[in-house]
Amino acid sequence: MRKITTLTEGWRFLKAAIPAAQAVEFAARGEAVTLPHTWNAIDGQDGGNDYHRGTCWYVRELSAEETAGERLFLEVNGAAMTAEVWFNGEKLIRHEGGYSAFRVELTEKLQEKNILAISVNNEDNTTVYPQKADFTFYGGLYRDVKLIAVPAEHFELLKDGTPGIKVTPVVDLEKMTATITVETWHNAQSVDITINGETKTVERCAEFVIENVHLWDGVDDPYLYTATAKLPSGDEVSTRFGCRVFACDPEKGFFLNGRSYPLRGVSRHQDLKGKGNALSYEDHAADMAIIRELGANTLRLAHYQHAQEFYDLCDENGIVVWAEIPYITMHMQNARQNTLDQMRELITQCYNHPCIAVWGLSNEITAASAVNEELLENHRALNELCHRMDKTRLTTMADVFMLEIESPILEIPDINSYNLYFGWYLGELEQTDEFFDEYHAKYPERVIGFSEYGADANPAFHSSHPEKGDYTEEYQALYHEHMLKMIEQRPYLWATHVWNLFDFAADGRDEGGKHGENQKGLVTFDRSLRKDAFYLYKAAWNKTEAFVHLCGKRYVNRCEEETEIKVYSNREEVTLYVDGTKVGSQSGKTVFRFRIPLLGEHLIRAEAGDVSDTMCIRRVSEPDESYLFNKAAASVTNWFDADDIDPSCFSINDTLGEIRQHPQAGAIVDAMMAKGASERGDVADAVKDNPALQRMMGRMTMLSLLKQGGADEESIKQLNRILQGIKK
Ligand code: GCB
Repeated sequence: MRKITTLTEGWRFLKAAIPAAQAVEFAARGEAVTLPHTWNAIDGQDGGNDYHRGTCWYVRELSAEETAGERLFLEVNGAAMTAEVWFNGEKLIRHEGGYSAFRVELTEKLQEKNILAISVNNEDNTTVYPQKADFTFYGGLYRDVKLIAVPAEHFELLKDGTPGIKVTPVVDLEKMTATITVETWHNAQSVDITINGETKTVERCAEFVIENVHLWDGVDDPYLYTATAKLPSGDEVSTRFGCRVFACDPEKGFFLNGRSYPLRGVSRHQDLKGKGNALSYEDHAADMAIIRELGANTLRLAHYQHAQEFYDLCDENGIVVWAEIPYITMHMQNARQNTLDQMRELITQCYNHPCIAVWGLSNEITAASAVNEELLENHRALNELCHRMDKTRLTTMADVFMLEIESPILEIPDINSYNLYFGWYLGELEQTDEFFDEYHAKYPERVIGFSEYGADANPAFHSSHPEKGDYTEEYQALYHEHMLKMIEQRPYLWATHVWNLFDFAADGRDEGGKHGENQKGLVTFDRSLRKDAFYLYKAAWNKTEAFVHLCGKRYVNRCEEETEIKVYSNREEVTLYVDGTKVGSQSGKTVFRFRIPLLGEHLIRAEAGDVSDTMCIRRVSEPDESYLFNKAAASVTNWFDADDIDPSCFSINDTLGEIRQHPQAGAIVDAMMAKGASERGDVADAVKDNPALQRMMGRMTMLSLLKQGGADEESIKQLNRILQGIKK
């Protein structure tokens, strides 16, 4: 029999980089904590990029009852980022990587009194990923720590945190049968393996055939089987598995069990306001409930290995998962081994989860690194490792927007995906459409997806003229309306993932009226508020729960004679009432727009079938300043009236490309940009040397380039005056 004890209570925490002996000596003076725990729950979320990054200690005495058993192992499910386990004064193991589990045997080291001391370190270094990314690198023992007592004959526990059992189902969709290969690792003579009531006694591996197989069929029917393996000693392991077939077609996108199944969903980070990454099972389950409410059928679990409980929830809910390691932003010469270690652990520990469809090799790795032989070799090594360990899944990569589509790195993984932020960080929304059209036309035989896209929104900010960079809830909604349509028109995209389902901690960020948060979430960091864009996707994806949502509920005070009322619904007809009087009905899909006169305070009600939603808005005489994040930028739209601009001459509304075709106008903007570039240094160099980026900028209007570059009102107006003096 196996006895598992979760070590939740009784820990002492010392926020001090001291030697192990001292940590034990001073433990009593440490703070009493329970696991899971992070020391960055507060300072990792409040901005300033000044959260504590160093070595801390967790110390605990193990009782006689806890240490009982023939062989005793310690299991650490998440120690961020590098941990050392000291037991009774001796260092037993060092583990590098904050997101995978590891185990160590304690048996031989047991004494009368047993003191466990674990040091955890999240300092920056050059050997362990991640080191460069916006999300907070929380430190702590933030997942369960367990003791596992097993008999002398037992399943393997040490190798890369293995579950000891590996199940590979291969499905024949024509015959509706599945051949299940079960491999086990143990030190006994034989093992009894059971699936579906059938038991086979073998040395290590067995094969089963399931007739009339019940498929794991995504969100519609995520059926799970269980495989159990038992040794004569009584030690037992079991794992759930699912029988399904994943496939990708460059023209038709993703297939599940032989039918077209476009993967449409979101990304998730593992953290929560006030708690950091020290999440409970209830926190994970609450996130999953929101994902189901949204109607997503896929998740990118970014940017690292998530908790086993969360992959379990994905198995149970039929969510198709992209799993990845934190090989992100910047290649580090001394961390090749770490990428391989983290990938080996990810695959070993997660192999049995039916939800996982692809292994992600890296994220935006060329954002701060050149594509050179070293980078390519690291990717080839990872790709080969994935295929060696897993014959059933594809590999992929999340490419940064400025990575040339001709780059050889795109040929390494089986399929690709791009992170594109046109319409947010740079460029215009439509450039996303053009990007994919170009890619697909040039490489029709390649499978391509959309691994990240999003726009920050602080639900306190509102506008009737939303625009890029204003952080309003309305711009985020518009942005996603565009992307939703763009995606629907391109069925070849094998998967699309909104960045991000939830706002998350990025302690180095200070923008959009919040410190330390990336606000691209469709839902706020504390999960209390769903932004309008959430309901856009819910209207498009949720097929089970009829609903209607009035946008702009928080945009109460409106300074205009007429206002737009926008409704998202998964019904086909929406009727609008103002103060109890019917305004009109509209048939359509997902987005319904009405315009109404604003006289005073109004009660708005939208109805779709037997569901409805209400809100109150009012007319005000002065704009409500509290709705504006950047008050100066917010007025930009009104600087230039279309009538004031002579269309026969150049203006800041022309694209850089158009202007550059005229020698005089081109020389003026080039001189101005060269001046800007000399002030910005290396960033500008990167632009200059990057033809893809140059092309993208060529398509942007001068106005949007200037605003993005932070130009002030006066210089924008001045350039416009100059351009207006030049005939096209
Ligand atoms: C990215 C990164 C992601 C960031 C995101 C952003 O491309 O992959 O980790 O959080 O952009 O919001 O800037």
